[in-house]
Amino acid sequence: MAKVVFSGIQPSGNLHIGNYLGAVRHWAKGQDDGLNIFCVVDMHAITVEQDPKVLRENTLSTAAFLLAAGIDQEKSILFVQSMNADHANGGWIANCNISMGQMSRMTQFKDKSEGKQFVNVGLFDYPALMAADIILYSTTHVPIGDDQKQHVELARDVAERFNSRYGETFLLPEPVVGETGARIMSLVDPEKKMSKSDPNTSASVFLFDEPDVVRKKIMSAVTDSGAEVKASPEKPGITNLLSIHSEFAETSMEDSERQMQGLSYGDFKSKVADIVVEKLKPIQEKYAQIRGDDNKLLETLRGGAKKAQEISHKKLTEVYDKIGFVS
Ligand code: ATP
Ligand code: LTN
Repeated sequence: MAKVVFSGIQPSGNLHIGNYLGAVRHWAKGQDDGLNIFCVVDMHAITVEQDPKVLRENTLSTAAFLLAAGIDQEKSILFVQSMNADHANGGWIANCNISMGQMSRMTQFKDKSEGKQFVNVGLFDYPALMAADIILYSTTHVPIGDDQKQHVELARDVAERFNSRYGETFLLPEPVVGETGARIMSLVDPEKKMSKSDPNTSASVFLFDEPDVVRKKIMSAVTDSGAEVKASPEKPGITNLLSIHSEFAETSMEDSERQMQGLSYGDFKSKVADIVVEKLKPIQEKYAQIRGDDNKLLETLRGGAKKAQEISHKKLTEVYDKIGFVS
């Protein structure tokens, strides 16, 4: 069975080093193995309120960062979800193969809807669209964060239910959770993960942060008592900075620890800042180059959508036929 990798990323515009080290960098590295498809999921983004101008900008900036971080259009398919209507159509088919009970058990909806005045049906139904994203491409592997595992399991259930009603049609995708890449924690509270939705911007190093901003954030990162630069459960702040260093330097934690032995916390942080600045530089330069010509970027994304649709449309046509839709 051919390996097909599919992953989606929301166009939030605030990509941080956690997204890069934990996800995007590994997507880029895996591109020589099987077919790799990456999607900027703008239709998922509108399940919460979006300003149209901001959504447009964030979609372009997310796509440009993926390209700048090494997603290669020659090897992989990169596109924007709303550019391929098969996702919406497939989402409806998924809807009709999920029970209310099962959808009601999705925990992300509970978290995301809590305390909101207006909760739209799309937020509840989010996992149906995500199931379509995945199964329309005969995806075998879905790299995701832990919080999305339940959604991939739902996608498997949709595929299984459809197959048992209409005959073998969809492959069952496997979630691939955190096999590679450390979980990068907040610089302000190292017990919490670095997250786009954290209102405190000092908690994250964003991919577009200028060198002096990166330095300032890392130098003021919360550290622990004691003076030894050593990874341990009692030292979550130091451990997090060591893991940022080792991930960027592509060494083991032990190697990073050895390199930092004997340094004061201040000197250690300065070394961490150096490597983050150095590794972000080429990404930021490439990003600026890509954003210098948004028409070309859009052209690239349209090309990706066309390739994606060639695959998804075949599957959707088969699905329509099996369901009994006339054409
Ligand atoms: P949110 O704040 O909305 O939860 P997020 O920052 O967690 O957003 P997502 O869009 O949910 O980001 O995730 C995109 C990818 O980045 C996922 O594969 C996820 O596992 C990865 N990722 C997100 N945060 C981190 C982190 N702190 N460390 C490592 N990987 C992360
Ligand atoms: N829900 C995911 C984004 C996402 C996705 C997908 C991930 C949408 N469709 C398909 C993997 C496969 C998130 O919020 N990170």
